[in-house]
Amino acid sequence: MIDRRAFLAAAAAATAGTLAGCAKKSPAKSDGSGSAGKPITLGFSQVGSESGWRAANTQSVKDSAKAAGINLKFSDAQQKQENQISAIRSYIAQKVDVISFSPVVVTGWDTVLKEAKAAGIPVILTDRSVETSDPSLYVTLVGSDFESEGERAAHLLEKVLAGHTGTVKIAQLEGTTGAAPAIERAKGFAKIMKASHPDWKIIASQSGDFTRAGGKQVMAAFLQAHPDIEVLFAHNDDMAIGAIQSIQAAGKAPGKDIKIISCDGVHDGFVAMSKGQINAIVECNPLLGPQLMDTVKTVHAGKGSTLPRWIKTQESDYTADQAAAALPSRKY
Ligand code: GYE
Repeated sequence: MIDRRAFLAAAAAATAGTLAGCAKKSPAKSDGSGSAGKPITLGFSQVGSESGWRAANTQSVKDSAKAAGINLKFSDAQQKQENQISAIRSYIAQKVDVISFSPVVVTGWDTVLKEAKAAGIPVILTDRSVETSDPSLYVTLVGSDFESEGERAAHLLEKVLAGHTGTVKIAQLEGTTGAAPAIERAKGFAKIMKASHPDWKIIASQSGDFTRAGGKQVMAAFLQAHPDIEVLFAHNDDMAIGAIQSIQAAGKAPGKDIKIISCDGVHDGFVAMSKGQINAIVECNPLLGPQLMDTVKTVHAGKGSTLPRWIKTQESDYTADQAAAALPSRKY
């Protein structure tokens, strides 16, 4: 479990020290330029290209770095932790000003983060969190509250099932094993089940790695083993879209015979929802670039200690009846 709040007190003090050190090393103006008017160089290690959410997030990071006058070094880790660690090491070797990454899984980062700290390069987490016993290893996290997204998914299911009594058989398509959004969305959903819905049963739960292909394959196996599934909770839209294909192939109607709740709110998710195939979506906003670039500038200017430990993203919930109206104004 990741208890970010537990870090807060110790972190404020520890982080202030670390960042003050970095700031002394390279004082900067807060307009995207460094001390001698040189642009800030940001090394960014992206998780991969697994989903529509990720594509929108990558575009947002690239566009906003450009708009902010920040020199971006970008790499795609293809969902492999070892690739992210190599990318971070290469940014350290290149002496970038700031490093940011979206950690594919939560554990196993301390060694490389200590290397960044020793080199005086501040690290900003984006999108996903890490588990570490040393809060001074990163400045802040810019991203969503995934546990609350899981809770919101359960509350959306309450709406979708309105009037239903008795047992509800639920299948869960989990995100990448060990990734913060997979762990925390499952946790938030389970929390509401435990508190309010003794009749809801998760009868199958497995990772589909946040991809369409994964969602399709795992859902086909679920349906073979459990033809009586009534609800699918997919940790992202892409897996839900893959699962829809398997549900149809099994001769069932997605959104009717099997109710579907997913997370993200990407364009294709909204299209499926406007057709009634997905019943409700918990929005998870991938457009983190502008906030990340502001944070990079603040940190590079030596003011990281003024930032909260977690800069949370604002999001909404949507049900199928709202999908068609919302679709034209969706930005990703
Ligand atoms: O929900 C999924 C993506 O970390 C919030 O990663 C992100 C998740 C998102 O692959 O589609």
